[in-house]
Amino acid sequence: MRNVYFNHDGGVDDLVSLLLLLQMPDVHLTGVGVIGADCYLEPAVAASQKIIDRFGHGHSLEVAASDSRGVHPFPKEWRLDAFSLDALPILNESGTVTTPVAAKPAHLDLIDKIQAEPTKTTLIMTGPLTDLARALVIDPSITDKIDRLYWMGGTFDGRGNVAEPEQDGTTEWNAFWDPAAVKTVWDSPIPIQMVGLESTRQVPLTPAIRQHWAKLRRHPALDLIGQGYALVPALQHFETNSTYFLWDVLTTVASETPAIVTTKSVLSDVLTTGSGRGRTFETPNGRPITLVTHVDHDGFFQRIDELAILADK
Ligand code: AGV
Ligand code: CA
Repeated sequence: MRNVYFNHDGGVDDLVSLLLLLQMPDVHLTGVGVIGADCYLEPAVAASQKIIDRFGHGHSLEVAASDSRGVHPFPKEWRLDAFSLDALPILNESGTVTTPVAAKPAHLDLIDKIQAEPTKTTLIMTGPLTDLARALVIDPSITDKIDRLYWMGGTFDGRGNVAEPEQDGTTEWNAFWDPAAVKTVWDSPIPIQMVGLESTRQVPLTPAIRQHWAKLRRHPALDLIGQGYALVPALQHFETNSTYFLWDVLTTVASETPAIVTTKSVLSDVLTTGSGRGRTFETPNGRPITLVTHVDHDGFFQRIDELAILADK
């Protein structure tokens, strides 16, 4: 069993990632942190608790709420999805919430949960890196106990997804929310596997995938996945700023099933100032990371089905 700590920011694909992590046979999930970046914190914490209650196979886990703040807030329309997800009937059938909220904020919970394990922990982060950056400042020794960080964020191809004033369009949102946090993590010795926009662009949400999930809705986890992805826009006719991709789910599933992705080693750094702040870029003087470059599209969606069906029992 691998220890995994999951820090996410409450989007539809963040919460689906949590659902799938809870089904992975080799994963011992030690903690969950939620940061109010691409979500509102309260419903994202509540939805996390309810997903653990309903799909966590009785494992006892806590959900830690982050008190971190970013420098560039996410669009409100996107952040509101957490309220809808938290209100889905499939997560509210029991009418009670059992999984507790951790006593400490997420960055301190991260330190506690890592240090409490005798062996190393794998980190999966599908939002900004702020909680990890703060944890590294408080207790740099956690790097000895972190096996690897899988992060959804950044891009190297110059095509960002932030459509906001006063930036140059090269940045990915999780990096843009807190560029300095990315720099702090890049300057640490933690091995990083980065899933950026060059690979997530290969796995858009499409009407065909929605239809596939609809046919399988007799499986409760696939029902929740279908209901969740009904809240966000699919790739239909042409790509817009709000088109949804399976960003975080790719990051999470690739950590468990590496065969679905191709990777390469890249020497890289991150800009923290100027109109490209938050941009990850290649440079000979940079630190090595493992970058996901290509996705086995069908293999990826098949693994989602397999994991979700494991929730039936
Ligand atoms: O940049 C991708 C990250 C992922 O962690 N998030 C969404 C995923 O959870 C921000 C984001 C970019 N475009 C978006 C986003 C969109 N169209 N809707 C919602 N969130
Ligand atoms: Ca996210």
